[in-house]
Amino acid sequence: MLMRSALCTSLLIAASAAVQQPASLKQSYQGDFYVGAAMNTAEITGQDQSSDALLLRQFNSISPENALKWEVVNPKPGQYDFSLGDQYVAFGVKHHLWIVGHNLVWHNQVPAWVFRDNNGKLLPRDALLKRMKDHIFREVGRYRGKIQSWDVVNEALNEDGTLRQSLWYKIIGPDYIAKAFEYAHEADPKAQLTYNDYNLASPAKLAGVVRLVKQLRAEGVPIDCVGMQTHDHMDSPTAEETDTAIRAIAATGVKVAISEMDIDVLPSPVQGNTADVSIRAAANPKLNPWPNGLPAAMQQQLAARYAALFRVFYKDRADISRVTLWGVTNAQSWKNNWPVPGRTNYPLLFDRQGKPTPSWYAVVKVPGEAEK
Ligand code: 9MR
Repeated sequence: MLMRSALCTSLLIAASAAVQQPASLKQSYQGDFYVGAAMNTAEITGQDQSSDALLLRQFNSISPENALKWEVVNPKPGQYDFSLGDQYVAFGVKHHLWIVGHNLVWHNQVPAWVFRDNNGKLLPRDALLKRMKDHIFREVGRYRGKIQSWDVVNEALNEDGTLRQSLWYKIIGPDYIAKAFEYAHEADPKAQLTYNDYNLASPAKLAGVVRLVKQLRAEGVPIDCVGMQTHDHMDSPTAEETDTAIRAIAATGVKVAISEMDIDVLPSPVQGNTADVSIRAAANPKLNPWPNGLPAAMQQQLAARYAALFRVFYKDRADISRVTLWGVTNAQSWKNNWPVPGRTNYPLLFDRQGKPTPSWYAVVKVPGEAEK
């Protein structure tokens, strides 16, 4: 009898805990937006089974960290390798996830030959446009009807909101962006097409992206969404600035994706919220203050920062299609190696053992708080 009532009590506790505490991010934001994670090679190939299991318990959308970038799928002229991409897409199809393709046209992780002829001379406009179209048709066409959302153009803006002088821009001209979206739409008319960039909550860059999207839409270019990467720091941008950016972008008539979120808690040797991978800083113990674990007080501040941002996402949920974390656990984050190599960073919602952090607890509680 005693045993039975103890069992009843523990069942009751478990049941009430389940009511108060959603078991997963995807359950917590069900009906609001997808919650995604970027997958690395070990996760895509099934070598990291525990991360895959965690991902499937918590998330309902995936992005490929590197698997679909130009240098991976088409490293040399005429040489294609979709083996990783195929495994990535098969994983998403098998588990009924919202699959993101990242990315088609970027100035990084694109081989140098793409812009040059056999003699090493820069291509003329028409030849580069043809290469871009062939690439988009081959990649988007291969996964037509399976990849639901493509990052068509990545990081085309400077910090002042003007267009970056990449080789895409220099050779084709500013309409390379419109062309990329048109080709992607032709290759899969049903896919959601996204322009993706970092630091979009900064006023000048926000003005730039709003200008760009308005112009594209006025020309009838098929753009559906803007991805705000959201590689944030503890103090910047503020939740209010993030809210302002989401609302300004949504006001142009497109959806917003929070596309690559993480929050860097470590001291930054770089000014601002850049995710420019060409920036590098030297290792220095002062820049790596917590190699053996994040102090509880910092952990609490990080949880509060995550909650403040997710409160904004929840409030703006009608305009947000997904919130994607750039990795599953802290062990895998690019932030351990950028902009300083070999640091111990704590940017995501799961710790190095895959356990939920206080930030996770704070994030899953947000929709419940709002309903009270
Ligand atoms: O997370 C990616 C990392 O593994 C690569 O080394 C890096 C190289 O460019 O790209 C990272 O992902 C980037 C994404 O594709 C675009 N936005 C910034 C991301 C972080 O650098």
